[in-house]
Amino acid sequence: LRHVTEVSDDLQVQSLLEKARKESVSTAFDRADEMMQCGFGSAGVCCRYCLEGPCRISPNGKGPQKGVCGADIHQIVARSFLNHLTQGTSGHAEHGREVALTLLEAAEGKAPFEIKDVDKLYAVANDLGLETADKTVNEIAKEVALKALEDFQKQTGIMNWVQMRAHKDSLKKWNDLRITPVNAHLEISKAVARNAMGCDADPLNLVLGAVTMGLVDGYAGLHLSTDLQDILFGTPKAVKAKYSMAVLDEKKVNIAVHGHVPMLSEKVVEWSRKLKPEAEKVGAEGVNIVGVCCTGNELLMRQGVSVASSFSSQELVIVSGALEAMVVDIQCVMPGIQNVAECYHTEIITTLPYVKIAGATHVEFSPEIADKAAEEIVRKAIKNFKNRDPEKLSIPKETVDAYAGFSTEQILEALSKLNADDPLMPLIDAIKAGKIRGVAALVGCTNPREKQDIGNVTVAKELLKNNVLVVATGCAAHSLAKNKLMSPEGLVYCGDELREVLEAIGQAVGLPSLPPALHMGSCVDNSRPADLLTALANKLGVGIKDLPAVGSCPETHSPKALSIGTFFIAHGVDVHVGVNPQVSGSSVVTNILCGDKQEGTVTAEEVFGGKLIYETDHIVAAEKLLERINMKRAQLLGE
Ligand code: SF4
Ligand code: WCC
Ligand code: FE2
Repeated sequence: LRHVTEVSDDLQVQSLLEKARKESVSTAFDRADEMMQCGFGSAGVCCRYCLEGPCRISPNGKGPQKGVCGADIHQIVARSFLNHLTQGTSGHAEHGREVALTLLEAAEGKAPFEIKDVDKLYAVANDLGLETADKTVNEIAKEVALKALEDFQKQTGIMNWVQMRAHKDSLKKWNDLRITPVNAHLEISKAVARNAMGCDADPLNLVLGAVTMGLVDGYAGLHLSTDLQDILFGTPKAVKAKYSMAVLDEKKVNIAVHGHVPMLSEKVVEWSRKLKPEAEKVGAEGVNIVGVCCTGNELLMRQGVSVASSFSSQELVIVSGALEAMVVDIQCVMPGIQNVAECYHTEIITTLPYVKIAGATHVEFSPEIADKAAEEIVRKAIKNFKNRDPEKLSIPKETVDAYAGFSTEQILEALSKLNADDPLMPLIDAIKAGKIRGVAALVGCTNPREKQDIGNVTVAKELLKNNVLVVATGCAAHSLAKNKLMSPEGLVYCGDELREVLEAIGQAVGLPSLPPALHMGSCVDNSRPADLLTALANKLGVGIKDLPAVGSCPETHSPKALSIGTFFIAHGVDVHVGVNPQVSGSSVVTNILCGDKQEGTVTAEEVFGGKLIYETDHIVAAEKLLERINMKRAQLLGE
């Protein structure tokens, strides 16, 4: 096993991992060490799509070079890649669909949620071309929800959210290539079908199919979810919150909310406040909600709820011995949490009919019974407080302050203090003058195989030092926050010119400064950086591909990160991944995704203007991203 200092850069995680090892509790970090990685799978060259197989092809040319059906290595790798993207996309599309249904039921008075952001509702309705005059808020909300649900039903045309949110140059490109999605379910179903034995066998066509998945993810997943969640729960504004395992509170009933969809967790927060007197009856000072993964990000952005852990250390929240319940919905929930929970008093509570864990408690959640489910969950946690074992209790001490809540709307509002008539201008002027060299989105996960936080933080610091504006989402944001990159204290890591810009904007809104990295939210909130780029491109009269903007995903584990990354590449934004995307077995697929512009070959860079950069060395990755930013600056500004 790796020494704990090799597993995470976070001292609290290190000490909890030591505790887990002492108590003979298995966690993902240790399982990663025990699990041999298969060379074939790592290269994407094994196929199990039919019962003639499994077939695997050696990339070194030894052994059979075709599967039983005749599929070659490029076809097999391209299908594996499409399969990964379909996985990632379907998770986000389900997320979007569930939020749309909740909005519909709320508008019809069937679910106990209200429209918190009426302005955003009107804005989305207008963008969708809906008539709003003489209609009530609920009538408009219903029409917006139905438009959203059309994106899972219509059989012709293009998705409403693509039409509404895509940059026109990008959309034209996708239409020319005939890869624009019609509806999310149709495209996901088609992707599964084309990947089956005996179907699509053209690596280039399969990769284009993967790009369609990226677009489904970007619009039915990211944009649709963000828009509707903002309408239901409010558009995030700057908030101050706390990070680290130390947000667990010894004196309170602790509940971790984990997963992705904010409907349940918003209600759990509400009921944790309502049931404070019950908690007091069992000797606690109240109920403390802490976030894990993207549910954590959602609550942080809108409610300022503290965040305990990113993905890879989720089991260690339980190892603290201080957690009464971990409530989960969907995605990034390790089944391992149940085994860990059995070594402590924590109750794992699953909530969705299609996401259960053997041995866990199940409290079914659906929007209509949201209150009942949340109340039951909080009561279970309170009841469990008495089972806490003081011998096993170990809560780390120090928390880190962080500012979050930087929705595109919030960023524009801050900028409007510098230029009320034209809020984007101060940002554009800073980019043109080189005070901001470019914009980078630090996104994605932490991965138990990687040393936690080090990749996310190293890439961010290198870019900040070189005056690149950094925005962040997902678990990458967690790494940055713990390392003070979301508080003015972290300004020391910025280049002088970037620091001046952040201070000027921050002081205009009454803060000492903007933080070095702007937290834009959860993984589905990667729509927000996309919106910001669209606004900048429109203002400058260029395509998104022409902007000095990059994405970086140094520590991902999730296929969702691949589909989000592909969404950005389809706009012409370069995307770095620091973890093997499992396509190296095929020179054809690798060249399409990562190759340079080259006569006679088709590459993403040639077609879309952006490419995939796979680089495991964090410093080199940052250098490559800076090089791409400088190249785009040269083309855009003639530098
Ligand atoms: Fe083998 Fe072809 Fe079947 Fe895949 S689809 S398992 S390559 S026979
Ligand atoms: Ni989004 Fe990655 Fe976290 Fe899961 S919660 S681990 S996909 S970044
Ligand atoms: Fe997420």
